[in-house]
Amino acid sequence: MLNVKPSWKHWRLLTDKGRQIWAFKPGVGTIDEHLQNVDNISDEDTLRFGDDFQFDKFSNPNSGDQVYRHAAINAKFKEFTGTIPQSGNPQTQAAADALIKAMNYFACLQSDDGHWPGDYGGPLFLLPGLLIAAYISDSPFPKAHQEMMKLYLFNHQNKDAGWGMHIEGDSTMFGTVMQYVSLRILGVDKDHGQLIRARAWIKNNGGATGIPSWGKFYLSILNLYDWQGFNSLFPEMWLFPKWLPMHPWRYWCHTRMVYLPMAYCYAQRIKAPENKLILSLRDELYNEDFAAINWPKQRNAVCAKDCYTTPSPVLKWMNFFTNHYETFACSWLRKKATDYILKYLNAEDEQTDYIDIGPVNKAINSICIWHAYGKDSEQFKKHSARWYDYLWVAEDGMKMSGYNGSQLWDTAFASRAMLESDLGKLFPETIAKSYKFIDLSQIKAEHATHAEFFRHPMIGSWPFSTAENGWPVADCTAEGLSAALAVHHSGLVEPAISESRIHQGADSVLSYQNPDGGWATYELTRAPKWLEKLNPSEVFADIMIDYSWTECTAACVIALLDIQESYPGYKNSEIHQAITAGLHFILKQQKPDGSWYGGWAVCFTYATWFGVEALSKARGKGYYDDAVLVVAINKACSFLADKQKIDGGWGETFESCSKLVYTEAKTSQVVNTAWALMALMAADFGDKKLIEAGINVLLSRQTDLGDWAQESISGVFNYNCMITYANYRNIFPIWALGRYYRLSVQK
Ligand code: LAN
Repeated sequence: MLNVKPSWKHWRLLTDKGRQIWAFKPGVGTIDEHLQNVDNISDEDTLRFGDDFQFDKFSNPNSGDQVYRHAAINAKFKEFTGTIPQSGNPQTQAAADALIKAMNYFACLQSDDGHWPGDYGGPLFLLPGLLIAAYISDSPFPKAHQEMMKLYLFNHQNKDAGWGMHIEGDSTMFGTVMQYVSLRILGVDKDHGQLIRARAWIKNNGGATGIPSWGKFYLSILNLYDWQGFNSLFPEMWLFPKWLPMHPWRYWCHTRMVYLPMAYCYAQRIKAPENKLILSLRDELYNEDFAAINWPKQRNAVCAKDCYTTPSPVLKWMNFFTNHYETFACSWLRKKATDYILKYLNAEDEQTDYIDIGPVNKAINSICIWHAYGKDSEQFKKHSARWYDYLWVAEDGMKMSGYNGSQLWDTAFASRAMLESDLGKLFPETIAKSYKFIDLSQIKAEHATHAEFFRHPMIGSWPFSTAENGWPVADCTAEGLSAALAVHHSGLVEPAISESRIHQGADSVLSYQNPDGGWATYELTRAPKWLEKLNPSEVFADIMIDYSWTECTAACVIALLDIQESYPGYKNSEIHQAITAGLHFILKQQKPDGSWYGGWAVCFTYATWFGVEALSKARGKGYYDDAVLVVAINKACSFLADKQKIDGGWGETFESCSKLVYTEAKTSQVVNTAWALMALMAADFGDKKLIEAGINVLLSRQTDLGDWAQESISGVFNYNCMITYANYRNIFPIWALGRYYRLSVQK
């Protein structure tokens, strides 16, 4: 496949306060020192071989994070030597043994700063964006990185020679053209066998004219599409009065922060200069002569294999007007809009220390900053140094992560999972380290420009990744809070998070509740649902506003219940009301079959676990009519019991998320099994044999060291794109085994 074998053994993960950088042959020194020297790695070094890791997409497109795990285990693994409590019941004993083995293994994966690093890849449209930013700014990645990126891109080609939106998906025009162009940018010859076949896929499916709008955008930047083939982004909309429901400050923050730099690029019609590669690509990607393509006709052309949402008539009308406006756009207004956008981009860069909210605006902001200030500007240098925060090496190669990591999220879950039973106390150092990370990650101050740029107040909140990224998330705040309280209760640490900071955390959760009683992701819902009619993305659904979700709501209700237990006097009636309204929202979301749909992981088992967990925890405490809660919990349990597979486990595929119906996987999956088991145990489900059968699946799948194999992909966003949560295969089995053990010994 490649001329060189990947040199795995030279790659090492450096971490510092949650920051994760994969370094090729790192010397001693800090992350910043390493990044200053990253260009000095000689080509010859990349040709040295380590043999080792195998990856075969066709046996499993999910890599197992072996590069990171192998190094961590090699460095730290020791058999557990503490005293394992003994039980007369063999099933309880088996669970205890497996749980300790699992925690002992998982503890080795914790980095010195206290968090659990892990693969956060999955989407296939991210790395291409970054490579395009590097290409247009003439700032190529070092050769060692490029080789690993090629490996990744080649590794994820489907049997039909195309690529999907994500690693498990069927081929789409978006996926295929983006990976194809990336490989060409990385210097792969057009006559390479895999590219010849990919080209045939593109041409047989109508050619790149039918790429969805985000692809049209990237191709336009590369001068491989004409900007006239792209619907106007109407940059002037940023000058609308703020009270208008369609002012973009009301969009879901990811949509807002992606369409913001896109609008800048569109206003400036940024495009790479024509050169040999670009001219050749124009021939390679289309069925017709590039110069003869009728570009305005391509604006709404989308390959049938890519369509997930169809543009509404309202959007078509709006495009009609905004496209027309481009023919006479008023230049001072355009300049005013562009200046405003640039100011906003700078604010986002500064607020996040150039990490940005996510991988898409990270790449596009880099392009804007390069265009506005040049390659040698301080701003651009700060930007490109942060590209590395998004790169991850696993046995399938180097990928761009879906975020700058899932640090806080995983650490909060891991702490709660380990402390579910007393056996977690056998790992006091691990808990103390994760507590330090949770402490460090709580957001302690507002940005000077937070109100000016529409940020939700964030003191006391927690982010999904790191404090530097600093975008607060409602349910991450809830998880951070619940985890901090769980550690306080364990008595393993001297609480460093003061009572007033806990109160700030609770206030933050309260500040996020929507009038519908639910909680959304990063902000309150700021506009009505009809705004979704303006979703221009074709490949994602429900991206225009921040909706309340079952999982986010359940996490916040649980955190508030935890607060009520630990600080009974604190804002008692306000919190009581918030919990009641939250429970009401959760009940409203339940499907007639008893399940809940999960928007952020696969899928019904995930949200059903959250739903049942929140309702069960609230039961009997006077927040809601218990009879109603019990009916809902029982219905959810019947749903889960009904979905149990013959081997005792549960398994869903990613299609549950995109098709919105429970889609059973061929084999049961440990992560789904753990979620279902946790729900059933939270509900005190009567049929204990059924629970035991599920526990046996977890026991039988555990490896000798205490790990579980990586199975199917677990995470999702916007219904249609999947994302990897490498640590879930450890966290949730640990949590479920912990609960099983706790309930067994309590009996
Ligand atoms: C995430 C990751 C975490 C996730 C949870 C906390 C699990 C969820 O409960 C709330 C939503 C949130 C914070 C979330 C939102 C969307 C994200 C940021 C992501 C799935 C990670 C990547 C994704 C982002 C939108 C990817 C970039 C793609 C675009 C369409 C802009």
